[in-house]
Amino acid sequence: MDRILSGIKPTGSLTLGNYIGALKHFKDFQDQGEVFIFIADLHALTLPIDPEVLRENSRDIACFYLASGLDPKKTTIFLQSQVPQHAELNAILQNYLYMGELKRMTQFKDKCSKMNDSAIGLGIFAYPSLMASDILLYDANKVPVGEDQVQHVELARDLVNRFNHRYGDILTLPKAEVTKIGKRIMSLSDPSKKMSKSDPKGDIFLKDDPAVIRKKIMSAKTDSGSEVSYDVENKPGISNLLTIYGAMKDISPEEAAKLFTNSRYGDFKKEVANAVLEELIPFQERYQKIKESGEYLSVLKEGAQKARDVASVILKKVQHAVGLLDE
Ligand code: ATP
Ligand code: LTN
Repeated sequence: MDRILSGIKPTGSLTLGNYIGALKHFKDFQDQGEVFIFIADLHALTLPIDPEVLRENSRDIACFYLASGLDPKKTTIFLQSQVPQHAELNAILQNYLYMGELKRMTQFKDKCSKMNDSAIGLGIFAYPSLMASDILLYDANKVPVGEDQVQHVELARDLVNRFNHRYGDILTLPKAEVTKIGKRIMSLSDPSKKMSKSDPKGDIFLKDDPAVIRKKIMSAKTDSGSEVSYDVENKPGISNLLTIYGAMKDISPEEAAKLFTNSRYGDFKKEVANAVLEELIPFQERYQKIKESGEYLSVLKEGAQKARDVASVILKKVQHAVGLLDE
């Protein structure tokens, strides 16, 4: 049976990119195998964050998970920090990843290239080690993520091969599962940049008011010319909107483009906004209800217990394999 695991870090308010590239798809795995979806709160500490903001973001992600259709009876939903085995496995596995590999990670380079060495925390550098531990702790073979996280999953694969070569068949080889439509949604104000929750310019946040979402789409940066066509190189702005539309309607951006061959940019944008709001308004309503009811608290509590039970078995196996005394 498949084991599926993914997480989102509570670094900020979730964006439409997070929704399309990751969140929206988690529920589709529920009938394929055992699913573990967590809030990567330890990862959120890798860059400075206000404690109260971190707590509120974590609550929000729990509610978003439930609003997206994840069913706690089928999916184990939990907070990373409430399962100490993540940190314990990390303490072992960090010895099987190398400085050279970590330095090459795009996320590290993107986030730290403009920072002085004396300001870069060890945690952001070692990020992929904790992420590999998250995955390997549950024997996960499928990891649904957006395109930007594939490199980290690949590094986890290298680690597994290295570790198993040395100690035998202990760890499960994971594979990134990237959605076909919308694996990389771009910023609406600068379509050459990934839409990201830590960069508020040009992003649609899942908590934005519907009127604000519509306004942001209507003022999204478009390209020269007037024809709606899918051409990522020459028409990055329009292509991004076609991808967003396609993701909402479950069609490819090329198919979406066919529906708008005779449309003006303005009319096309109106339809994109309608499609996004058709999906997001009911999602926001579910989120609001869940947040107010407080039901997410018991979900997290039970989830952490289940996660600890599974994680402790694999942690023990690894501890034994590397030679830690367990008698
Ligand atoms: P940060 O800005 O703090 O780095 P982020 O917005 O990039 O955060 P993550 O927590 O790193 O978000 O990502 C959560 C999930 O959403 C991951 O699977 C990631 O690949 C996916 N994701 C993030 N941004 C996008 C995007 N623009 N398009 C598609 N998927 C995305
Ligand atoms: N790095 C991921 C969050 C994350 C994750 C994981 C995703 C932490 N651990 C394990 C999948 C599997 C991110 O930035 N989205």
